[in-house]
Amino acid sequence: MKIGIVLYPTYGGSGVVATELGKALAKKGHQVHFITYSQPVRLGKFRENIFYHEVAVSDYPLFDYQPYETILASKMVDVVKYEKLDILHVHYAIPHASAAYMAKQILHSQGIEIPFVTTLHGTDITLVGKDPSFEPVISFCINESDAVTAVSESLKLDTYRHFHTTREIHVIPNFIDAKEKVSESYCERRKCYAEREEPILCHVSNFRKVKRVEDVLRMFALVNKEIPSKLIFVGDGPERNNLERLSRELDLYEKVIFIGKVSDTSEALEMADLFILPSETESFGLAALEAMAVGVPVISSNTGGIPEVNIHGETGFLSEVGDVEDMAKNALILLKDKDLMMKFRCNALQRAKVFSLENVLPLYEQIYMDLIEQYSKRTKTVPSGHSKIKD
Ligand code: GMT
Repeated sequence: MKIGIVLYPTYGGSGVVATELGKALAKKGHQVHFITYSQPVRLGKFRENIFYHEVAVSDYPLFDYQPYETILASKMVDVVKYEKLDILHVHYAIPHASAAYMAKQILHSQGIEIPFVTTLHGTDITLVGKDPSFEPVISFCINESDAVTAVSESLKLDTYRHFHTTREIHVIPNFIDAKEKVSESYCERRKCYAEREEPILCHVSNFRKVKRVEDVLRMFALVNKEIPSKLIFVGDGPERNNLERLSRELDLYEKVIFIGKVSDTSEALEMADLFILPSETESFGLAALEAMAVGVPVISSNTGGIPEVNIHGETGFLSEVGDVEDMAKNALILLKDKDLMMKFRCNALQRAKVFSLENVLPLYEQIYMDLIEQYSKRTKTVPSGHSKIKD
């Protein structure tokens, strides 16, 4: 298949999932065309079957806001037309689904029919999307997409709750291309951050309000009082300054390490004893899955889709949002009991396998194939390329 993937190229979970999906599809022999405004961070080096089409937004002085959605739609039209794509898959509803709808209509007017799949990732529904100023467009795009997927049951329910739609939404969870084994160099790496017996707690995010990064620090303060530990923050974002200030106020600055943005989070996660995710809302919690995939139990809030990933009392513990005392208590239960910790580590690894690439990739491929077949029944198919309307 020839698949166009539209995504945010940044460190956000939706961009990571879209990039990893494209890489996996290309590895299986599909031709993948990424369409976005800069090189996706997880794309890495040159790869067979992968193409990247940059949406170049020029800075025209008439506009206070550059019309990205329009330029994106035009780029999609060009790529579909000239690369003869079979299907478009847009990740994150705003503005990718509405741009895809526009591209589809333009192509239709030129006699080219192409289906598009929209994957809802979370904040496009639970935060940004439910803002009344977006609602009519998002409801419309959800209804007009040829297929809609959501990354968890919780996100699917949120979508029905917030938008005017009754259409089918397929739940396809996020996935992990798990490493066969933890890299051998992790012990050496760990020595740079902590003493041998000193536990490492870790948090990875984009430090936005919704991640409640201050809760990470406050629960760490309680843990560190009982068991001297280290806390590694991976990522960056708007709350970083507050966090640094708070860690000084709590007299924890020496105990907290800010690594910044890294493209391969597993290298930091491998060093950790516990992963902390106290988010206000979280449609899935890809970072928690990435931690589990290297055998790190998760101490998290019980919001959104997290309970679909982290199983309370098995792979980690869940607490009410904001209950840092409970999170610290749960962390200490594991840190004080080596056998229990080992059991949770194994459970986390096992649980992560449910979300393996091998299990999840065929679900997307099936959706693509069904739609391409539906469209080819309606149209006269041009072999190995997009479909033309029947004369
Ligand atoms: O919140 C983030 O980390 C970024 C955000 C995004 O839009 O990229 O992540 C969302 O999509 C991820 C991938 O599907 C999910 O794992 C995250 O849970 C979700 N974030 C929220 O719902 C807050």
